Amino acid sequence: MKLQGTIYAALLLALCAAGFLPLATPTPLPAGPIKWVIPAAANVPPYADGTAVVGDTVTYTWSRFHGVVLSTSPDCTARTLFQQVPGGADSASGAANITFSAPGTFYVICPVGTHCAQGQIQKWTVSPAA
Ligand SMILES: [Cu+2]
Repeated sequence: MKLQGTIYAALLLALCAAGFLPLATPTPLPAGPIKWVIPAAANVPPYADGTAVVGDTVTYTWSRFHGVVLSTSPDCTARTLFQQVPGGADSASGAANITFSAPGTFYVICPVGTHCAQGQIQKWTVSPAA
């Protein structure tokens, strides 16, 4: 039994080393646009934290009244910290591209009403470009 466990562990390590299984599992940028909704109202899970590299672009699209702003704070009410995003103005439908221009921790927030407080917020950890 112990030998079997050792063999499995060695096999797992070999697969990781070969690149078949990542040792750490960074969240890849989504292949397509991120559907921008109030998760609870849309019956979808809360937004998972994302990781990106400086220069990466993520796209948010929406078909109800929402908007997109980029903040350095998760505080839904500290609107003064928000940075406007081109295309992110509040509208009945829209799409906004966010290109991360600096490393750090950022929050994509919907500034409409209490949407952010209801979970329409996504955290991004941005690393320097390699
Ligand atoms: Cu919203």
